[in-house]
Amino acid sequence: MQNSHINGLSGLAYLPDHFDRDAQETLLEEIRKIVAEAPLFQPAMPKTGKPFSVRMSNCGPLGWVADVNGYRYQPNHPETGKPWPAIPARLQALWSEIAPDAPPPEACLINYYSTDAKLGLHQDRDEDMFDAPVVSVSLGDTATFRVGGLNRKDPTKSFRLKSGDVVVLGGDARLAHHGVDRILKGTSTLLKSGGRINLTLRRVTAP
Ligand code: MD6
Ligand code: FE
Repeated sequence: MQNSHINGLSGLAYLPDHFDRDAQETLLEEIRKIVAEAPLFQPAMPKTGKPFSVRMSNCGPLGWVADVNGYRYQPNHPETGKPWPAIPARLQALWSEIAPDAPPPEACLINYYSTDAKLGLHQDRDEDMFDAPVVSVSLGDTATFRVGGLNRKDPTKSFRLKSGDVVVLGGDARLAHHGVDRILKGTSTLLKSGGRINLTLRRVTAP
């Protein structure tokens, strides 16, 4: 499945095995360096303050954060106050390949899932414009990923995202609901201690 329709929406693309093992290892090394400089933090739900089970960091001029004050993009790490590290060239190249007409990505959210973490059904809609897609890369253990429609209650379909897979939410599917139900423990040897990393590249501001 390359381009797929979900609830009549076009613009969902699934690119299995987009990165081979060598490329995954190189990418992981780059992410490790980023996380050494911009440590994973634990986001919280704005109203309730309930912590996410996923830990996060970012690279790029802007980073997505979540705390009691809301969801937003900001140029600095919430704990260190430092600017986010740059987006690695191979991720910029992925973006250009998938969205050649879009302005460059400004944020790359790094999600780390331990084997018991999950991410509820959500839309990516904190950006100022939705013309550009959101491009995601999975590394490590396989996840069960669910995609629905523009309404939260629309039917959903599930598929498995394994290490090296790329998913694109663009076009009419840019605002489709989606989430991660679970991580399948022991399905990859990429991360020494298991778990999963997901990278999502976004354009945040209108150029
Ligand atoms: C994840 N992904 O795979 C979470 N968002 O861990 C996302 O939330 C996501 O995969 C927008 C576009 C593609 C995605
Ligand atoms: Fe998302």
